[in-house]
Amino acid sequence: MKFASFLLFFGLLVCQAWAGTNQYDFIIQETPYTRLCETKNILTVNGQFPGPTIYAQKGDTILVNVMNQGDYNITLHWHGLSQPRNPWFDGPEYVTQCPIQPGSNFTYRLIFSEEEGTIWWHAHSDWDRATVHGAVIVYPQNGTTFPFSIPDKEIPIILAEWWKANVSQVLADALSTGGTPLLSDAFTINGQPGDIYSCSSSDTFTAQVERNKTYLLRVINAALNNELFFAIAGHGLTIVGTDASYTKPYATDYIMITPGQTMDILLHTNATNGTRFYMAASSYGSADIPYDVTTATAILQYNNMTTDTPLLPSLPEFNDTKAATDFVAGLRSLDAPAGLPETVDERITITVSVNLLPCEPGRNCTGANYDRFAASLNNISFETGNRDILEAYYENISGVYGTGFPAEPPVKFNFTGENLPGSYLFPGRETEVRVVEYNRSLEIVFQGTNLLASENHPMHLHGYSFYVVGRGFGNFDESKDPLSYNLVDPPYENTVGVPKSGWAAIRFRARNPGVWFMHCHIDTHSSWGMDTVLIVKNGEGKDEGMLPPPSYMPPC
Ligand SMILES: *[C@@H]1O[C@H](CO)[C@@H](O)[C@H](O)[C@H]1NC(C)=O
Ligand SMILES: *[C@@H]1O[C@H](CO)[C@@H](O)[C@H](O)[C@H]1NC(C)=O
Ligand SMILES: *[C@@H]1O[C@H](CO)[C@@H](O)[C@H](O)[C@H]1NC(C)=O
Ligand SMILES: *[C@@H]1O[C@H](CO)[C@@H](O)[C@H](O)[C@H]1NC(C)=O
Ligand SMILES: *[C@@H]1O[C@H](CO)[C@@H](O)[C@H](O)[C@H]1NC(C)=O
Ligand SMILES: *[C@@H]1O[C@H](CO)[C@@H](O)[C@H](O)[C@H]1NC(C)=O
Ligand SMILES: *[C@@H]1O[C@H](CO)[C@@H](O)[C@H](O)[C@H]1NC(C)=O
Ligand SMILES: *[C@@H]1O[C@H](CO)[C@@H](O)[C@H](O)[C@H]1NC(C)=O
Ligand SMILES: *[C@@H]1O[C@H](CO)[C@@H](O)[C@H](O)[C@H]1NC(C)=O
Ligand SMILES: *[C@@H]1O[C@H](CO)[C@@H](O)[C@H](O)[C@H]1NC(C)=O
Ligand SMILES: *[C@@H]1O[C@H](CO)[C@@H](O)[C@H](O)[C@H]1NC(C)=O
Ligand SMILES: *[C@@H]1O[C@H](CO)[C@@H](O)[C@H](O)[C@H]1NC(C)=O
Ligand SMILES: [Cu+2]
Repeated sequence: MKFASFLLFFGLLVCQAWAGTNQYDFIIQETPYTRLCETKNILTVNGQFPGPTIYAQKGDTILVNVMNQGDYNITLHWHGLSQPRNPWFDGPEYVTQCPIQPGSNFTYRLIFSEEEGTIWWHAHSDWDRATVHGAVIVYPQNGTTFPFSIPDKEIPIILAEWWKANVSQVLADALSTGGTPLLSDAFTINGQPGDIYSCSSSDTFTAQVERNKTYLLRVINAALNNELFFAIAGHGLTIVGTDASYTKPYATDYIMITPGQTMDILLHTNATNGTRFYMAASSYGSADIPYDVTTATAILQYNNMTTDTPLLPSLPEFNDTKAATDFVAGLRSLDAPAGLPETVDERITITVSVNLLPCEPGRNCTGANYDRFAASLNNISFETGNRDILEAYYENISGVYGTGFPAEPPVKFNFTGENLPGSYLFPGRETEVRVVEYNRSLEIVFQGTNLLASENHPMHLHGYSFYVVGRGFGNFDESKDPLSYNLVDPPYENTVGVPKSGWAAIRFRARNPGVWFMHCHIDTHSSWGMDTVLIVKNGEGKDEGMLPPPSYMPPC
């Protein structure tokens, strides 16, 4: 019975888009879009913003043929897809591949293994992902179903960030002046800012719903630089998954979602009063710096004939760290996970800092102290090269990267103390990776620091999901904090928000050989160097080595 209705669900919802479709054509092109009453060309896939949704089933292999008809070098990344043994198609520019240059093609091969739920795809070159992104929906395998009643319908909710200015120019200006990038002008929900912004009354996404039904919202934070609060007036939310892994049903009035994360949320349309309700998204900005504090809205509409004024949900204040922390503390994986490593072979502690680098001689930069802003992991500001690390590793080409990324911060200080010495602000600038043996059980402790501006940093690891076993404020205490880890049902994620002036501990087993980027998913920080690479070596077994590269990798 359950299976029959599951098939019906498939038939109704996804058949046209999904059945038999394991090939997609993605044309990268400039497309004019009007938002906030101004028209500009944005980079899109197939002219769409947000881009097309990919529908998959657990276990599928899907090909995406990318044809670059734009003017920029570009790469695409399949965020949250672990791509077992298959780093060749992971995407980060100059880490696993050279870019797809204007006028050329590249076909990505996506291997779906453990993921089930919502992930997404986005450009992984410069700031192209501002507009080049879309959802990836992964359904259960035939003969299995969701661990909750089959929803009546699905509604993707893609949160993003809009600049009136040319986004490529915003990045180029920030890097050349050394200052902070121009703030965005709006957030968007499914491409629309909503009618709270002046000059945007027609720019609102509306979800038509029927009363007393259950909808599955697939929420993705695709914003470049902002963690977001999100809520729907008059409705509770029940989270059932995050980062394509099921969670214990978690009832809440609002969520806090970092760039890179996804959440699958059940929404029951049982409001007793009213027919139109705002969904709203606004920034969670934890540092004492300026943020885009505008609010994007969409409308949940019970009856498409009415035009009642919608109610706004109450969202936490933009700097409400307690609200963000309380929310995150409630996430638990559905099962007591079999795969959680109970012992640790190797702990790596990584400081996560915003820094300064000296301005080039003879210039005045617009970062603090006339220097330029930078960022680092373990005091190394990652320098992206112009050869890709994966090829250099595979072909044994020297001079592209070093293997000196340290397992500990080079200098121990009160990371979350006040008035830290100014000399600690200046990191090295190098291309250093960390090499890990196959099948090691790893614990990584990300330690935020108060250098320059302490902030919640969403750390993302390619090639893996990981168990978030602990989070806390202050300095991680090796003797005390592990005692309070959740080793029973921690959430299984690919991006973790490291609390402002605090730490987060993750665990996973290094069973996916390859070259995997690890970075803050706030693009400003990533562009400033808050990145590194994990190289996981091949195992000895037959299926424990990286797959060979395709013959058609793009050249540098
Ligand atoms: C790109 O792919 C399209 C469709 O397969 C093909 O028509 C075109 O010739 C390809 N272009 C290049 C430069 O390979
Ligand atoms: C799963 O079911 C669909 C729809 O009946 C069918 O097209 C597909 O081939 C099946 N896949 C597998 C792996 O059996
Ligand atoms: C946007 O800025 C980039 C970087 O400066 C530049 O190459 C491009 O031509 C600009 N695009 C438009 C439409 O002005
Ligand atoms: C809502 O739906 C449930 C299940 O379909 C049904 O049992 C219930 O009577 C409905 N309630 C209303 C107010 O229609
Ligand atoms: C609506 O449904 C949710 C989930 O089933 C329930 O918790 C809530 O109390 C209901 N609200 C009303 C007003 O019936
Ligand atoms: C229903 O909503 C309207 C406006 O949205 C409000 O004025 C009214 O008091 C509400 N009624 C109840 C019973 O909550
Ligand atoms: C509005 O609802 C009616 C009845 O459900 C439906 O026939 C019509 O297509 C809907 N219109 C829009 C614009 O959704
Ligand atoms: C948040 O910002 C407001 C001003 O915008 C300030 O009054 C308040 O103290 C701040 N709250 C926290 C927790 O920093
Ligand atoms: C940079 O600005 C400072 C303060 O305005 C000034 O004293 C200094 O001469 C400037 N240096 C250069 C190289 O322009
Ligand atoms: C680190 O600095 C914080 C904030 O000033 C202070 O509360 C804490 O006691 C310091 N820790 C150590 C070990 O000095
Ligand atoms: C960071 O690295 C730089 C360059 O190697 C070094 O001068 C500095 O002392 C280091 N600072 C810390 C806090 O580790
Ligand atoms: C595009 O990529 C090629 C290959 O790596 C590189 O030579 C070229 O400089 C890049 N162009 C731009 C504008 O970055
Ligand atoms: Cu960051």
